[in-house]
Amino acid sequence: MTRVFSGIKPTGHLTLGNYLGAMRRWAEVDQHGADALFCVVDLHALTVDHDPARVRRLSRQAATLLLAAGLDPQLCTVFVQSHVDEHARLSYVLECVATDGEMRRMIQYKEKAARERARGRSVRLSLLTYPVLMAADILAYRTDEVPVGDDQTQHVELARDLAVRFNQRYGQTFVVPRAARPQVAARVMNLQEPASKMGKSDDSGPGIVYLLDEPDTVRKKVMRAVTDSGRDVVYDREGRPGVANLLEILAACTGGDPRALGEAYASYGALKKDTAEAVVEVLRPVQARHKDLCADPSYVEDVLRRGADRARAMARPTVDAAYRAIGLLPAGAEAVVNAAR
Ligand code: AQP
Repeated sequence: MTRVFSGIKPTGHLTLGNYLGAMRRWAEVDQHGADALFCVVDLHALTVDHDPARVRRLSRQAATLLLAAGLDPQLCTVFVQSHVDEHARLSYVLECVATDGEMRRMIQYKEKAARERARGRSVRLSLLTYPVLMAADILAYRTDEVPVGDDQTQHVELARDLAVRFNQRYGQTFVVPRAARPQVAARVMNLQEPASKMGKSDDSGPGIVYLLDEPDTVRKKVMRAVTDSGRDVVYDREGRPGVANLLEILAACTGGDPRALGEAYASYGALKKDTAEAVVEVLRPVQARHKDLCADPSYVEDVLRRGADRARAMARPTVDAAYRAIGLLPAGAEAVVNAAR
């Protein structure tokens, strides 16, 4: 059975981009057809300036929203990254295979480092190295497929490169994973700045639809979305990014095709109105389940504890094998067993 792994970072409240680009597919497709693991990657949230209490709160909220979005612990494994030590153990070993040049080429590093500097903050070393931790997240589980939005494909490429390099140097240890991207809404853009991705840690609140926004807030944000100078509704990602973004959101919410939908509208106003209602309808059941789950926090904690136990048992043999392959001396009982080898 195909092994699938993906994660979500608790750096802000989850957005419509996270949902349409990743979470919805995890719930509707991946957990049914694969042996799937989904993770709140909280260690990644420490790579930029953070408030510890907020990260804890957002981690719990992200886990709750994953379940609210339809992940079923009977069908898949849901857990928190820092509960499973194997991620950090493997990350260091992979840092010994990755190069400084590879890290500095990462687009997210360049963008986020520039943003930290613009905010007058120093750039944490972990911001440079976190793609290696992400590779460890993926490789520890012998993952075949990583369903992600467009922005993450470069990181999955790195995981592939590190797996191939490690296997060539130290012997066959890792499965080489591939990225899987959604057909529509692979990159939902900020409603106020349609040239930039809708990111949960961005400053521009009015351009970001959060999964827990009230219906009226969603409507306001969509109705105020920046459109383009033309008048007719045409799907043109390069020339009309604002309208194209709305058409993609509408298509992702209703199951249509953005180009065909464009032909059906005569005005921006009507497009915005329908898009706003479609988003409200998509979010409605997620918000209702989130409310129910918040009333029973011990259920969520129990899911995460069982998920971490399962994930640990899955990751440990691969990470132990990587330690042996790269030349580290086995400890304790394992050393006695291996002494004769
Ligand atoms: N705007 C988006 N459109 C489509 N997919 C998106 N994803 C994120 N934003 C969009 C996908 O959501 C999954 C989880 O992403 P993440 O939380 O690990 O981090 P990210 O990709 O860096 O997302 P953000 O929201 O932009 O976070 P910040 O602002 O902290 O950097 C991934 O599969 C991602 O592709």
